[in-house]
Amino acid sequence: MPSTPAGAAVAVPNDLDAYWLPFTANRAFKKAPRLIARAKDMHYYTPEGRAVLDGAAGLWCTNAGHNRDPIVEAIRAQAAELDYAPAFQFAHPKAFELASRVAALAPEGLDHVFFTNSGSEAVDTALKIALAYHNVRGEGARTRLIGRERGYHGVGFGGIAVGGIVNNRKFFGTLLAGVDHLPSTYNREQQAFSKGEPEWGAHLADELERIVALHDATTIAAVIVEPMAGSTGVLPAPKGYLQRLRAICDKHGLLLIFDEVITGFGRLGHAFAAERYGVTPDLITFAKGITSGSVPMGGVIVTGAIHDAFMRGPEHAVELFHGYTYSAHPLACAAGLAALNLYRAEGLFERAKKLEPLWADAVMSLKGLPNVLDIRCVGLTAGIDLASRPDAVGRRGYDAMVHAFESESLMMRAVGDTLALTPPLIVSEAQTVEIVEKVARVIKAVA
Ligand code: PXG
Repeated sequence: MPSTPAGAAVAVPNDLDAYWLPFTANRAFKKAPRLIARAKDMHYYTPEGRAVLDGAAGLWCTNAGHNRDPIVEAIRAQAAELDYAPAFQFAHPKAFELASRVAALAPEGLDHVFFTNSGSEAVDTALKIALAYHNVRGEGARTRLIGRERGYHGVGFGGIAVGGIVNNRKFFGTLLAGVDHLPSTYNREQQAFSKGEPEWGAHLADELERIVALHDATTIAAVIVEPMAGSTGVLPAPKGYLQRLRAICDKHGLLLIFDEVITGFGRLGHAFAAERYGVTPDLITFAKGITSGSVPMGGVIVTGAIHDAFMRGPEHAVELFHGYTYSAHPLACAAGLAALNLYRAEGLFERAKKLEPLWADAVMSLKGLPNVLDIRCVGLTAGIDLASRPDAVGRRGYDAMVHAFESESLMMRAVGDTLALTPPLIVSEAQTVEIVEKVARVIKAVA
Protein backbone atom coordinates (compact mmCIF):
# COMPACT_ATOMS: atom_id res chain seq x y z
CA MET A 1 0.00 0.00 0.00
CA PRO A 2 1.33 3.46 -0.77
CA SER A 3 1.72 5.61 2.28
CA THR A 4 -0.62 8.58 2.48
CA PRO A 5 1.21 11.89 2.15
CA ALA A 6 0.70 14.06 5.20
CA GLY A 7 -2.39 16.21 4.78
CA ALA A 8 -3.72 14.34 1.71
CA ALA A 9 -7.44 13.72 1.94
CA VAL A 10 -7.18 10.18 0.55
CA ALA A 11 -4.50 7.75 -0.53
CA VAL A 12 -3.59 7.99 -4.23
CA PRO A 13 -2.19 5.03 -6.09
CA ASN A 14 1.56 5.21 -6.75
CA ASP A 15 1.62 2.63 -9.50
CA LEU A 16 -0.57 3.17 -12.53
CA ASP A 17 0.71 0.23 -14.50
CA ALA A 18 -1.66 -2.64 -13.83
CA TYR A 19 -4.95 -0.94 -14.57
CA TRP A 20 -5.95 -1.05 -18.27
CA LEU A 21 -8.52 1.71 -18.58
CA PRO A 22 -11.57 1.20 -20.81
CA PHE A 23 -12.15 3.47 -23.85
CA THR A 24 -9.14 5.53 -22.78
CA ALA A 25 -5.86 6.65 -24.31
CA ASN A 26 -3.93 4.71 -21.67
CA ARG A 27 -0.41 5.93 -22.40
CA ALA A 28 -1.40 9.58 -22.46
CA PHE A 29 -3.52 9.11 -19.34
CA LYS A 30 -0.71 7.55 -17.36
CA LYS A 31 1.61 10.44 -18.23
CA ALA A 32 -0.93 12.92 -16.84
CA PRO A 33 -3.66 11.07 -14.93
CA ARG A 34 -7.01 12.65 -14.20
CA LEU A 35 -8.02 11.22 -10.84
CA ILE A 36 -11.34 11.59 -9.08
CA ALA A 37 -11.43 10.88 -5.36
CA ARG A 38 -14.94 11.77 -4.25
CA ALA A 39 -18.13 13.51 -5.31
CA LYS A 40 -21.15 15.34 -3.96
CA ASP A 41 -24.22 16.61 -5.83
CA MET A 42 -23.00 18.53 -8.91
CA HIS A 43 -19.28 18.22 -8.21
CA TYR A 44 -16.39 15.83 -8.35
CA TYR A 45 -13.30 16.39 -6.20
CA THR A 46 -9.75 15.48 -7.14
CA PRO A 47 -7.46 13.84 -4.55
CA GLU A 48 -6.08 17.33 -3.89
CA GLY A 49 -9.59 18.57 -3.16
CA ARG A 50 -10.19 20.60 -6.32
CA ALA A 51 -13.91 20.81 -7.16
CA VAL A 52 -14.83 19.86 -10.74
CA LEU A 53 -18.29 20.73 -12.05
CA ASP A 54 -19.91 17.66 -13.57
CA GLY A 55 -21.20 18.52 -17.02
CA ALA A 56 -21.52 14.87 -17.99
CA ALA A 57 -23.45 13.16 -15.16
CA GLY A 58 -20.45 10.85 -14.90
CA LEU A 59 -21.04 8.98 -18.13
CA TRP A 60 -24.66 10.07 -18.66
CA CYS A 61 -25.70 8.18 -15.56
CA THR A 62 -25.77 10.13 -12.27
CA ASN A 63 -29.10 11.78 -13.05
CA ALA A 64 -29.90 12.59 -9.40
CA GLY A 65 -26.44 14.06 -8.78
CA HIS A 66 -23.65 12.45 -6.81
CA ASN A 67 -23.65 10.69 -3.46
CA ARG A 68 -27.19 11.65 -2.62
CA ASP A 69 -27.92 10.74 1.00
CA PRO A 70 -31.06 8.60 0.40
CA ILE A 71 -29.23 6.47 -2.16
CA VAL A 72 -26.11 6.17 -0.01
CA GLU A 73 -28.21 5.14 2.98
CA ALA A 74 -30.23 2.61 0.99
CA ILE A 75 -27.06 0.92 -0.28
CA ARG A 76 -25.55 0.93 3.21
CA ALA A 77 -28.65 -0.60 4.79
CA GLN A 78 -29.02 -3.21 2.05
CA ALA A 79 -25.39 -4.32 2.36
CA ALA A 80 -25.97 -4.92 6.06
CA GLU A 81 -29.26 -6.80 5.51
CA LEU A 82 -28.76 -9.00 2.44
CA ASP A 83 -25.59 -8.99 0.40
CA TYR A 84 -26.62 -11.49 -2.22
CA ALA A 85 -29.41 -13.93 -3.02
CA PRO A 86 -29.26 -16.39 -5.92
CA ALA A 87 -30.82 -14.85 -8.99
CA PHE A 88 -31.87 -18.18 -10.51
CA GLN A 89 -34.78 -20.08 -8.87
CA PHE A 90 -34.77 -17.65 -5.90
CA ALA A 91 -35.43 -13.96 -5.48
CA HIS A 92 -35.54 -11.22 -2.86
CA PRO A 93 -38.43 -8.83 -2.26
CA LYS A 94 -36.82 -5.66 -3.61
CA ALA A 95 -36.38 -7.24 -7.06
CA PHE A 96 -40.18 -7.47 -7.42
CA GLU A 97 -40.70 -4.02 -5.99
CA LEU A 98 -38.23 -2.43 -8.38
CA ALA A 99 -39.60 -4.32 -11.41
CA SER A 100 -43.10 -3.05 -10.55
CA ARG A 101 -41.83 0.51 -10.15
CA VAL A 102 -39.98 0.43 -13.48
CA ALA A 103 -42.98 -1.09 -15.26
CA ALA A 104 -45.20 1.64 -13.79
CA LEU A 105 -42.91 4.29 -15.31
CA ALA A 106 -42.84 2.60 -18.72
CA PRO A 107 -45.43 3.22 -21.45
CA GLU A 108 -48.65 1.29 -21.04
CA GLY A 109 -48.34 -2.31 -22.14
CA LEU A 110 -44.65 -2.64 -21.27
CA ASP A 111 -45.08 -4.41 -17.99
CA HIS A 112 -42.40 -7.05 -17.42
CA VAL A 113 -38.78 -6.35 -16.50
CA PHE A 114 -35.69 -8.53 -16.96
CA PHE A 115 -32.69 -7.24 -14.99
CA THR A 116 -29.07 -7.12 -16.16
CA ASN A 117 -25.97 -5.35 -14.84
CA SER A 118 -25.19 -2.91 -17.63
CA GLY A 119 -26.50 -1.36 -20.79
CA SER A 120 -24.45 -3.75 -22.93
CA GLU A 121 -26.04 -6.72 -21.22
CA ALA A 122 -29.46 -5.09 -21.55
CA VAL A 123 -28.99 -4.76 -25.30
CA ASP A 124 -27.78 -8.31 -25.79
CA THR A 125 -30.66 -9.52 -23.61
CA ALA A 126 -33.21 -7.57 -25.67
CA LEU A 127 -31.83 -8.97 -28.93
CA LYS A 128 -31.92 -12.50 -27.52
CA ILE A 129 -35.48 -12.07 -26.25
CA ALA A 130 -36.52 -10.80 -29.68
CA LEU A 131 -35.00 -13.81 -31.43
CA ALA A 132 -36.39 -16.29 -28.92
CA TYR A 133 -39.84 -14.66 -29.01
CA HIS A 134 -40.20 -15.34 -32.71
CA ASN A 135 -38.77 -18.80 -32.18
CA VAL A 136 -41.26 -19.84 -29.49
CA ARG A 137 -44.08 -18.57 -31.70
CA GLY A 138 -42.99 -20.80 -34.55
CA GLU A 139 -41.42 -18.01 -36.62
CA GLY A 140 -37.85 -19.16 -36.11
CA ALA A 141 -36.80 -17.90 -39.56
CA ARG A 142 -36.99 -14.35 -38.20
CA THR A 143 -33.32 -14.05 -37.27
CA ARG A 144 -32.15 -10.80 -38.82
CA LEU A 145 -31.54 -7.76 -36.63
CA ILE A 146 -31.61 -4.21 -37.95
CA GLY A 147 -29.57 -1.46 -36.29
CA ARG A 148 -28.53 1.96 -37.53
CA GLU A 149 -25.36 3.68 -38.69
CA ARG A 150 -23.83 5.73 -35.84
CA GLY A 151 -25.88 3.73 -33.32
CA TYR A 152 -24.26 2.79 -30.00
CA HIS A 153 -25.62 -0.22 -28.20
CA GLY A 154 -22.78 -1.10 -25.86
CA VAL A 155 -19.90 -3.44 -26.42
CA GLY A 156 -21.28 -6.98 -26.35
CA PHE A 157 -21.09 -8.86 -29.64
CA GLY A 158 -24.80 -8.27 -30.25
CA GLY A 159 -24.51 -4.60 -29.41
CA ILE A 160 -21.52 -3.93 -31.66
CA ALA A 161 -23.11 -5.92 -34.49
CA VAL A 162 -26.27 -3.77 -34.53
CA GLY A 163 -24.27 -0.68 -33.58
CA GLY A 164 -22.88 1.60 -36.23
CA ILE A 165 -19.67 3.05 -34.83
CA VAL A 166 -16.82 1.92 -37.05
CA ASN A 167 -14.04 1.80 -34.45
CA ASN A 168 -16.21 -0.29 -32.13
CA ARG A 169 -16.68 -2.88 -34.88
CA LYS A 170 -13.71 -3.08 -37.18
CA PHE A 171 -11.28 -4.83 -34.83
CA PHE A 172 -13.63 -7.59 -33.77
CA GLY A 173 -14.13 -9.92 -36.69
CA THR A 174 -17.36 -10.88 -38.32
CA LEU A 175 -19.67 -10.01 -35.40
CA LEU A 176 -23.23 -11.40 -35.69
CA ALA A 177 -24.36 -12.65 -39.06
CA GLY A 178 -27.55 -11.35 -40.63
CA VAL A 179 -27.44 -7.77 -39.42
CA ASP A 180 -28.37 -4.78 -41.57
CA HIS A 181 -28.35 -1.06 -40.81
CA LEU A 182 -30.63 1.90 -41.35
CA PRO A 183 -28.87 5.11 -42.40
CA SER A 184 -27.95 7.62 -39.72
CA THR A 185 -30.56 10.33 -39.23
CA TYR A 186 -27.92 13.07 -39.17
CA ASN A 187 -27.39 15.48 -42.05
CA ARG A 188 -25.52 18.65 -41.20
CA GLU A 189 -26.55 20.53 -44.31
CA GLN A 190 -30.22 20.04 -43.51
CA GLN A 191 -30.15 20.11 -39.73
CA ALA A 192 -27.28 22.29 -38.46
CA PHE A 193 -28.03 24.20 -35.24
CA SER A 194 -31.50 22.70 -34.77
CA LYS A 195 -32.90 22.91 -31.26
CA GLY A 196 -34.53 19.64 -30.29
CA GLU A 197 -35.84 17.30 -32.97
CA PRO A 198 -34.78 18.43 -36.47
CA GLU A 199 -37.53 19.14 -39.01
CA TRP A 200 -35.71 17.23 -41.74
CA GLY A 201 -35.22 13.48 -41.81
CA ALA A 202 -38.48 11.60 -41.02
CA HIS A 203 -38.31 10.03 -44.48
CA LEU A 204 -35.11 8.21 -43.53
CA ALA A 205 -37.29 5.74 -41.63
CA ASP A 206 -38.62 4.61 -45.01
CA GLU A 207 -35.24 3.01 -45.62
CA LEU A 208 -36.60 0.22 -43.44
CA GLU A 209 -39.01 -0.62 -46.27
CA ARG A 210 -36.03 -1.02 -48.60
CA ILE A 211 -34.30 -3.34 -46.13
CA VAL A 212 -37.49 -5.38 -45.69
CA ALA A 213 -37.88 -5.62 -49.46
CA LEU A 214 -34.31 -6.92 -49.74
CA HIS A 215 -34.44 -9.56 -47.01
CA ASP A 216 -38.19 -10.23 -46.73
CA ALA A 217 -40.02 -9.51 -43.49
CA THR A 218 -40.22 -13.21 -42.61
CA THR A 219 -36.45 -13.22 -41.98
CA ILE A 220 -36.32 -10.13 -39.76
CA ALA A 221 -36.74 -10.28 -35.98
CA ALA A 222 -36.29 -6.74 -34.72
CA VAL A 223 -35.18 -3.17 -35.27
CA ILE A 224 -33.14 -1.44 -32.56
CA VAL A 225 -32.54 2.31 -32.34
CA GLU A 226 -31.72 4.91 -29.73
CA PRO A 227 -34.53 7.51 -29.67
CA MET A 228 -31.67 10.00 -29.34
CA ALA A 229 -28.25 8.70 -30.36
CA GLY A 230 -26.11 9.85 -27.44
CA SER A 231 -22.62 8.41 -27.68
CA THR A 232 -22.21 9.38 -31.27
CA GLY A 233 -22.63 13.05 -30.38
CA VAL A 234 -26.30 13.73 -29.51
CA LEU A 235 -28.41 13.09 -32.59
CA PRO A 236 -32.08 13.63 -31.73
CA ALA A 237 -34.62 11.75 -33.84
CA PRO A 238 -36.05 13.92 -36.63
CA LYS A 239 -39.69 14.92 -36.13
CA GLY A 240 -41.96 12.04 -37.11
CA TYR A 241 -39.11 9.56 -37.67
CA LEU A 242 -39.86 7.22 -34.77
CA GLN A 243 -43.58 7.19 -35.61
CA ARG A 244 -42.75 6.08 -39.14
CA LEU A 245 -40.39 3.39 -37.91
CA ARG A 246 -43.14 2.10 -35.60
CA ALA A 247 -45.66 1.96 -38.45
CA ILE A 248 -43.30 0.03 -40.74
CA CYS A 249 -42.43 -2.43 -37.95
CA ASP A 250 -46.14 -3.02 -37.33
CA LYS A 251 -46.82 -3.56 -41.00
CA HIS A 252 -44.20 -6.31 -41.20
CA GLY A 253 -44.41 -7.90 -37.76
CA LEU A 254 -40.97 -6.66 -36.64
CA LEU A 255 -40.30 -5.96 -32.99
CA LEU A 256 -39.18 -2.41 -32.26
CA ILE A 257 -36.56 -1.99 -29.54
CA PHE A 258 -35.80 1.44 -28.09
CA ASP A 259 -32.37 1.52 -26.50
CA GLU A 260 -33.05 3.98 -23.68
CA VAL A 261 -29.84 3.38 -21.75
CA ILE A 262 -29.13 7.12 -21.98
CA THR A 263 -32.61 8.53 -22.58
CA GLY A 264 -34.28 6.62 -19.73
CA PHE A 265 -34.94 8.16 -16.33
CA GLY A 266 -35.42 11.78 -17.17
CA ARG A 267 -32.68 12.75 -19.61
CA LEU A 268 -35.23 13.98 -22.17
CA GLY A 269 -37.71 15.29 -19.59
CA HIS A 270 -39.73 12.09 -19.27
CA ALA A 271 -39.29 8.72 -17.60
CA PHE A 272 -38.59 7.34 -21.07
CA ALA A 273 -38.14 8.99 -24.47
CA ALA A 274 -40.94 6.73 -25.73
CA GLU A 275 -43.30 8.95 -23.72
CA ARG A 276 -41.83 12.16 -25.12
CA TYR A 277 -42.39 10.94 -28.67
CA GLY A 278 -45.68 9.15 -28.08
CA VAL A 279 -44.26 6.02 -29.68
CA THR A 280 -44.48 2.71 -27.85
CA PRO A 281 -41.79 0.18 -28.71
CA ASP A 282 -42.07 -3.54 -27.92
CA LEU A 283 -38.95 -3.58 -25.76
CA ILE A 284 -37.04 -0.87 -23.91
CA THR A 285 -33.48 -1.29 -22.68
CA PHE A 286 -32.33 0.77 -19.72
CA ALA A 287 -29.30 1.12 -17.38
CA LYS A 288 -27.34 4.12 -16.04
CA GLY A 289 -30.07 6.32 -14.50
CA ILE A 290 -31.94 3.41 -12.93
CA THR A 291 -29.59 3.65 -9.92
CA SER A 292 -28.38 7.13 -10.76
CA GLY A 293 -25.10 5.45 -11.59
CA SER A 294 -24.48 4.36 -8.02
CA VAL A 295 -24.53 0.56 -8.47
CA PRO A 296 -24.27 -1.19 -11.83
CA MET A 297 -27.67 -2.22 -13.17
CA GLY A 298 -29.52 -2.48 -16.45
CA GLY A 299 -32.56 -4.23 -17.79
CA VAL A 300 -35.14 -4.79 -20.48
CA ILE A 301 -38.83 -3.92 -20.27
CA VAL A 302 -41.10 -5.98 -22.53
CA THR A 303 -44.77 -6.08 -23.43
CA GLY A 304 -47.17 -8.56 -21.88
CA ALA A 305 -47.48 -10.21 -25.29
CA ILE A 306 -43.74 -10.91 -25.47
CA HIS A 307 -43.56 -12.12 -21.88
CA ASP A 308 -46.65 -14.30 -22.21
CA ALA A 309 -45.38 -15.96 -25.38
CA PHE A 310 -42.70 -17.62 -23.24
CA MET A 311 -45.06 -18.72 -20.46
CA ARG A 312 -45.99 -22.11 -21.88
CA GLY A 313 -44.77 -25.68 -21.55
CA PRO A 314 -44.42 -27.54 -18.25
CA GLU A 315 -44.48 -25.24 -15.23
CA HIS A 316 -41.30 -26.65 -13.69
CA ALA A 317 -39.29 -25.83 -16.83
CA VAL A 318 -37.16 -22.72 -17.36
CA GLU A 319 -38.87 -20.49 -19.94
CA LEU A 320 -35.92 -18.37 -21.04
CA PHE A 321 -32.39 -19.75 -20.97
CA HIS A 322 -30.76 -16.47 -20.13
CA GLY A 323 -29.71 -14.50 -17.05
CA TYR A 324 -26.78 -13.25 -14.99
CA THR A 325 -25.48 -14.18 -11.56
CA TYR A 326 -26.04 -10.58 -10.55
CA SER A 327 -29.41 -9.96 -12.23
CA ALA A 328 -31.45 -7.88 -9.75
CA HIS A 329 -28.56 -7.72 -7.29
CA PRO A 330 -29.84 -6.61 -3.87
CA LEU A 331 -27.55 -3.55 -3.72
CA ALA A 332 -28.63 -2.45 -7.19
CA CYS A 333 -32.32 -2.95 -6.36
CA ALA A 334 -31.97 -0.93 -3.15
CA ALA A 335 -30.13 1.82 -5.01
CA GLY A 336 -32.69 1.71 -7.82
CA LEU A 337 -35.64 2.10 -5.46
CA ALA A 338 -33.93 4.98 -3.68
CA ALA A 339 -33.09 6.67 -6.98
CA LEU A 340 -36.66 6.35 -8.28
CA ASN A 341 -37.95 7.77 -4.99
CA LEU A 342 -35.58 10.69 -5.31
CA TYR A 343 -36.56 11.37 -8.92
CA ARG A 344 -40.20 11.43 -7.82
CA ALA A 345 -39.71 13.42 -4.62
CA GLU A 346 -37.69 16.11 -6.37
CA GLY A 347 -39.62 16.03 -9.66
CA LEU A 348 -36.36 15.62 -11.55
CA PHE A 349 -37.83 14.44 -14.85
CA GLU A 350 -40.12 17.48 -14.88
CA ARG A 351 -37.17 19.62 -13.91
CA ALA A 352 -35.24 18.44 -16.97
CA LYS A 353 -38.23 19.33 -19.11
CA LYS A 354 -38.54 22.77 -17.55
CA LEU A 355 -34.85 23.54 -17.97
CA GLU A 356 -34.71 22.37 -21.60
CA PRO A 357 -35.48 25.72 -23.32
CA LEU A 358 -33.06 27.63 -21.12
CA TRP A 359 -30.40 24.96 -21.66
CA ALA A 360 -30.97 25.01 -25.42
CA ASP A 361 -30.58 28.80 -25.55
CA ALA A 362 -27.42 28.64 -23.45
CA VAL A 363 -25.69 25.98 -25.54
CA MET A 364 -26.75 27.58 -28.83
CA SER A 365 -24.96 30.76 -27.70
CA LEU A 366 -21.72 28.89 -28.51
CA LYS A 367 -22.55 29.17 -32.22
CA GLY A 368 -20.01 31.39 -33.92
CA LEU A 369 -17.07 30.43 -31.70
CA PRO A 370 -13.97 29.17 -33.54
CA ASN A 371 -14.36 25.76 -35.23
CA VAL A 372 -17.96 25.20 -34.11
CA LEU A 373 -19.59 23.39 -37.03
CA ASP A 374 -22.86 22.35 -35.43
CA ILE A 375 -24.65 22.26 -32.09
CA ARG A 376 -27.48 19.87 -31.27
CA CYS A 377 -29.52 19.66 -28.10
CA VAL A 378 -32.52 17.84 -26.73
CA GLY A 379 -33.62 17.41 -23.14
CA LEU A 380 -30.62 18.08 -20.91
CA THR A 381 -28.03 17.09 -23.49
CA ALA A 382 -25.91 18.87 -26.05
CA GLY A 383 -23.47 17.82 -28.75
CA ILE A 384 -21.02 20.35 -30.18
CA ASP A 385 -19.10 19.43 -33.33
CA LEU A 386 -15.70 21.09 -33.63
CA ALA A 387 -13.70 21.10 -36.85
CA SER A 388 -10.89 18.54 -36.71
CA ARG A 389 -7.31 19.72 -36.64
CA PRO A 390 -5.69 19.04 -40.02
CA ASP A 391 -4.54 15.41 -40.13
CA ALA A 392 -5.41 14.81 -36.49
CA VAL A 393 -9.02 13.71 -36.17
CA GLY A 394 -10.04 13.64 -32.51
CA ARG A 395 -7.12 15.75 -31.30
CA ARG A 396 -9.07 18.97 -30.80
CA GLY A 397 -11.81 17.11 -28.93
CA TYR A 398 -9.29 15.34 -26.73
CA ASP A 399 -7.44 18.60 -25.98
CA ALA A 400 -10.78 20.22 -25.13
CA MET A 401 -11.70 17.46 -22.66
CA VAL A 402 -8.28 17.71 -20.96
CA HIS A 403 -8.32 21.51 -20.89
CA ALA A 404 -11.86 21.51 -19.48
CA PHE A 405 -10.79 19.27 -16.62
CA GLU A 406 -7.40 20.80 -15.86
CA SER A 407 -8.02 24.50 -16.47
CA GLU A 408 -11.77 24.99 -16.20
CA SER A 409 -12.56 22.32 -13.60
CA LEU A 410 -15.32 20.99 -15.83
CA MET A 411 -16.05 17.35 -16.55
CA MET A 412 -17.33 16.82 -20.07
CA ARG A 413 -17.13 14.11 -22.72
CA ALA A 414 -15.42 14.32 -26.07
CA VAL A 415 -16.09 11.70 -28.71
CA GLY A 416 -13.77 12.37 -31.59
CA ASP A 417 -14.05 16.13 -32.11
CA THR A 418 -17.59 16.29 -30.73
CA LEU A 419 -18.07 17.63 -27.23
CA ALA A 420 -20.97 16.16 -25.26
CA LEU A 421 -22.70 17.82 -22.32
CA THR A 422 -25.26 16.06 -20.19
CA PRO A 423 -25.35 17.34 -16.61
CA PRO A 424 -27.15 15.73 -13.68
CA LEU A 425 -30.83 16.71 -13.66
CA ILE A 426 -30.31 18.63 -10.40
CA VAL A 427 -28.19 21.21 -12.26
CA SER A 428 -29.19 24.74 -11.21
CA GLU A 429 -29.96 27.47 -13.70
CA ALA A 430 -26.77 29.25 -12.64
CA GLN A 431 -24.79 26.07 -13.18
CA THR A 432 -26.13 25.65 -16.74
CA VAL A 433 -24.71 29.10 -17.45
CA GLU A 434 -21.46 28.22 -15.67
CA ILE A 435 -21.06 25.05 -17.75
CA VAL A 436 -21.61 26.91 -21.01
CA GLU A 437 -19.22 29.72 -20.04
CA LYS A 438 -16.54 27.17 -19.24
CA VAL A 439 -17.12 25.38 -22.54
CA ALA A 440 -16.85 28.70 -24.41
CA ARG A 441 -13.42 29.31 -22.87
CA VAL A 442 -12.38 25.74 -23.67
CA ILE A 443 -13.42 26.09 -27.32
CA LYS A 444 -11.36 29.29 -27.59
CA ALA A 445 -8.39 27.65 -25.86
CA VAL A 446 -8.26 24.80 -28.38
CA ALA A 447 -8.83 27.03 -31.44
N1 PXG B 1 -26.83 1.55 -25.11
C1 PXG B 1 -26.67 2.87 -25.16
C2 PXG B 1 -27.65 3.69 -25.93
C3 PXG B 1 -25.61 3.47 -24.48
O1 PXG B 1 -25.45 4.79 -24.56
C4 PXG B 1 -24.93 1.28 -23.74
C5 PXG B 1 -25.99 0.76 -24.42
C6 PXG B 1 -24.02 0.37 -22.99
O2 PXG B 1 -24.11 0.55 -21.62
P1 PXG B 1 -22.94 0.03 -20.65
O3 PXG B 1 -23.57 0.16 -19.30
O4 PXG B 1 -22.67 -1.39 -21.00
O5 PXG B 1 -21.75 0.90 -20.88
C7 PXG B 1 -24.73 2.66 -23.74
C8 PXG B 1 -23.56 3.25 -22.99
C9 PXG B 1 -20.34 8.34 -23.92
C10 PXG B 1 -20.61 7.03 -23.26
O6 PXG B 1 -19.69 9.17 -23.36
C11 PXG B 1 -21.79 6.39 -23.53
C12 PXG B 1 -22.05 5.15 -22.96
C13 PXG B 1 -21.14 4.58 -22.11
C14 PXG B 1 -19.95 5.25 -21.83
C15 PXG B 1 -19.68 6.49 -22.39
O7 PXG B 1 -20.85 8.59 -25.01
N2 PXG B 1 -23.23 4.55 -23.31
